Order: sequence, then C-alpha cells, then structure tokens
Amino acid sequence: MSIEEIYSLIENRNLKDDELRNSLIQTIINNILNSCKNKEVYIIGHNNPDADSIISSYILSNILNSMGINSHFSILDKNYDYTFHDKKLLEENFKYQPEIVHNLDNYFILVDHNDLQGLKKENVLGAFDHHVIKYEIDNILEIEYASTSLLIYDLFKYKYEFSEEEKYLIGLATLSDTDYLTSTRFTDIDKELFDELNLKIDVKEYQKKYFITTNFSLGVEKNFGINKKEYLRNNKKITRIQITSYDDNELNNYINKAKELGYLLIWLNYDNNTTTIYYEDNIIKLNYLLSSTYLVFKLLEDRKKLVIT
Ligand SMILES: [Mn+2]
Repeated sequence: MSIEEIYSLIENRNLKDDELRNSLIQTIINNILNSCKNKEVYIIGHNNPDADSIISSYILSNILNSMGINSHFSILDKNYDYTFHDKKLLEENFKYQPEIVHNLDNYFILVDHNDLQGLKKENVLGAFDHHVIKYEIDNILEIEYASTSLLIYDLFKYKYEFSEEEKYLIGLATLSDTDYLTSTRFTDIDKELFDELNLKIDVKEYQKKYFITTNFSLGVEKNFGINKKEYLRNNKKITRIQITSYDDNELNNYINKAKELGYLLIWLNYDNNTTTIYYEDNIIKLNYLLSSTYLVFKLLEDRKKLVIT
C-alpha cells in the first residue's frame, strides 16, 4: 500500500470497525511513540493557536508523560499568541501555561496541523491532526474528527484515564472548533463521542458567552484584514474572508468589497443558520452553516463541474 492509500483508509471513519484500518492507526501511533523514546519532546499546535491547538497539546503531553515519555505542553516564541476568537474561553477555563520554546533544534510533535511552519523535518516526530494532509512530515495520524482534542480522546480512551477536567477541556476545544456544535464538521460520530464526555454544561450559554462574531464597528477594510486567509487550491491562490454575524445587514457591503478585491467571501449567519458564499461573480445561498473553507472549495468545484457537463 502506498502512503496515500494508507492515509485515505485511515481517514474514513465509516470503516469504524475495520481491522486493517485499526491496525494501520495503531502502527502510526506506535511509530510516533517509538520515535519519542529517550527524547525530550515538545508538543505544539499551529500558529496563533486556538483552543483546540492549546488543549490538544496540553492533553497529549499528559498522555505521553503518563507513558514515560518526557514531553512538554508548549508553544513557539514567535506567532504563538492565542487567537482572539478563543482568548476569553481559554483565559476563563484553562489555567495552564505552555512552555515557550526558543530552540528549534528540539524534537516536536505537532497537533492540530501537519505542516512544518518553519521547523526542520528531521525534528518533527509525528502529528495528530484533523486537517488535510500536507505530506511535509512522516507519521501523520489524521482523521477528520470535529477537533483534534476529540481525536486524541478517541485514540487513547482505553489506554489513558482522562480526568473530569481533561474531558471538560476536550469538550471546550470541540465547542470552539465546531462553532459551538453548529457546524457541519460536527458529525453523528463526533456527537456520540462528545456525549461520552458526559459534560454537564449548557452549550447555548457557552456560545453566548464565548463565540465571537465579526466586530462590524471596525469597518469593512479592517475586517478584511483580520479575517483573511490565503489558500492554494489546484495551483491557484485564493484569498478568503470569513465573516460571522447574527444578521445579514452588512452582507452587501462585504460582497462588494470581495468583488473589488477578487476574494472569496464566506458569510455565516448564526441567527438563521445560513451561509452566503460569494466567489467570482456568483452568489450561493445555503440554508445551513458551512464554516469549513475546505468544504466551500469542494462545493464550488462540484458546481463548476455541473456547469461544464
Ligand atoms: Mn482544530
């Protein structure tokens, strides 16, 4: 089997009880654990970490330490400020401080991303992630769970006893990564696992308290700067703007700006649970929330195919 075949077999969660799949998953976990032997490892999330990056890094370091691997919950010294989306959620619910790593010659395990982001390949021992595989490092355990924290929970729940607090934190990371359980990323399989955590929390209340929608008082210009992300898709550079709101009052202003700049706009309305997508002079309205840029790309590409055939 090629590595691509192995990864795509692992990715498919509907083959839940498939023996081959389970043994491949176990092989990758073992590869990562074995490569950690006699090393000090630093577990880091992505740049501008969100709750899922921080919490999965913290939880995985607890798990590895319990297995006798000297590991650290950490961040790098540059570009590792908590993302503003999750600042309040983390400040009020997460009391641990990551170690700050200055020396890039350490050994790393990546969580919640699987690209090097400036690290050397030989220093990265593996990754646990739920994003598209970039093939920049070896030993990636990537499955599209709602959050990396939930993935780690599911992988280790029979080998590690999660504390009540750890389960709570895994729940919070999952809330943050699924726009408080409203996004299509939160599947039935994820819901089952989330329920297994058995948290006694009112999700709506957490959403009201911590879910940050776009601050329209900043104006269109500024919001285009803050909410921008660049993607490379089929060799084409695409800049996307994601706006979250409880109404569509300013939608047209943002479409006009996206038109002017040639950007992709994803507008999420959390009151009606609708999505408006603007790209290359087309406006698409969906009667559900589609907050994954990756799924928006797929939707646009599928539509293009329909038009051509
Ligand atoms: Mn994540």
